[in-house]
Amino acid sequence: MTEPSLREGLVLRIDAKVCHVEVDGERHTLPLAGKLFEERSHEKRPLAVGDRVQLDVTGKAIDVLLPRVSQLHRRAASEGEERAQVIAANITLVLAVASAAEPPFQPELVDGVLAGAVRQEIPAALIVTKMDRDKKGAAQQWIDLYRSIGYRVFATSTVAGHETTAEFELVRALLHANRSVLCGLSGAGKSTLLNTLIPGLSLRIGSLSHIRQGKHTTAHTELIPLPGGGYVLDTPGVRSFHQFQIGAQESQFVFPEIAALLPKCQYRSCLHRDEPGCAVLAAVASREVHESRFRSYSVMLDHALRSERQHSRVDGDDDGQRQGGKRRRPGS
Ligand SMILES: Nc1nc2c(ncn2[C@@H]2O[C@H](COP(=O)(O)OP(=O)(O)O)[C@@H](O)[C@H]2O)c(=O)[nH]1
Ligand SMILES: [Mg+2]
Ligand SMILES: [Zn+2]
Repeated sequence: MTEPSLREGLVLRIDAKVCHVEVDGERHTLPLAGKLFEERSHEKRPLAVGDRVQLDVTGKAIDVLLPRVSQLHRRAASEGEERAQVIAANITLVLAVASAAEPPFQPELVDGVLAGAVRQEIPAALIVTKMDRDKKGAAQQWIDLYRSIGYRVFATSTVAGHETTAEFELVRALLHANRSVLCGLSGAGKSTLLNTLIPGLSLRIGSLSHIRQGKHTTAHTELIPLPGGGYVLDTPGVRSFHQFQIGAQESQFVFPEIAALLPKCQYRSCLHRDEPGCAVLAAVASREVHESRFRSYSVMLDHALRSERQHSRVDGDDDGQRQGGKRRRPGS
């Protein structure tokens, strides 16, 4: 007797009770229940969009989560113990998307997304949208900055009469060759750009009044198979992108231009704060390293140092104190 061959699938979308899985080019809706979910019941969500899974013999349930090549994740915005929020697994291209105006360009968010990609060794690029709104030419300095670091930067506008068709071609080619994720503020123009690049996609577009009220137009995250090849994940938008459990020493390595200077610092353990003979501080003073990048690095480093201090405190505690730290309500 030959073993029935177990089929593999790709997780496209996860809803409350079911998940959408692509198997042999077809879309299946499978329950979020079964062996895998029992084994990993301690995890809030054992699956992520982009995961490869193995189905059971019936082909109607997910049995096994196949190993991830990478996972783009950030620190979940919650109180207490740090938790990871996996945005997508097995992504081959991270596209940080930021608008030139409305909402204004936010370098710290861009740096967070790019850093998240560096940590997982996922290639990344920057898309600056709404170039038609950049009347004063302020976006050009950001474009130049990220290019000088070595990132590919695409400057786009989708507005009639101002379409950046040459850039569209370049981004479209990347989308068809990759499993990409678009990451940026809500209202940055991610869905509009995708609709422009991929005929027939018709993702919902947000009105600016909705966006100002903090409403997302893209409610769920879904990995969309593209006619012509590739997959793209249009995220609802992130307001912040902070690293999950990053160490103080590791922080500099997600800023390539800062890491490159470390060998020139006087101390090998230099964290580029106030150490004598620091090549990074000198480069910031001479504007070789951009102050906004250094600010993003400093914020990340401060957080890393704070949580390292907290952990060493917790590790030094005895069990009783640690439980006490959970702050039980009187009477419970
Ligand atoms: N002026 C201008 N507005 C744009 C451009 N791209 C998108 N928008 C507008 O920005 C708003 C948000 O777009 P949307 O694609 O929903 O943003 P998302 O939340 O990042 O997906 C909508 O009102 C779009 O019409 C652009 O290139 N130029
Ligand atoms: Mg959208
Ligand atoms: Zn230094």
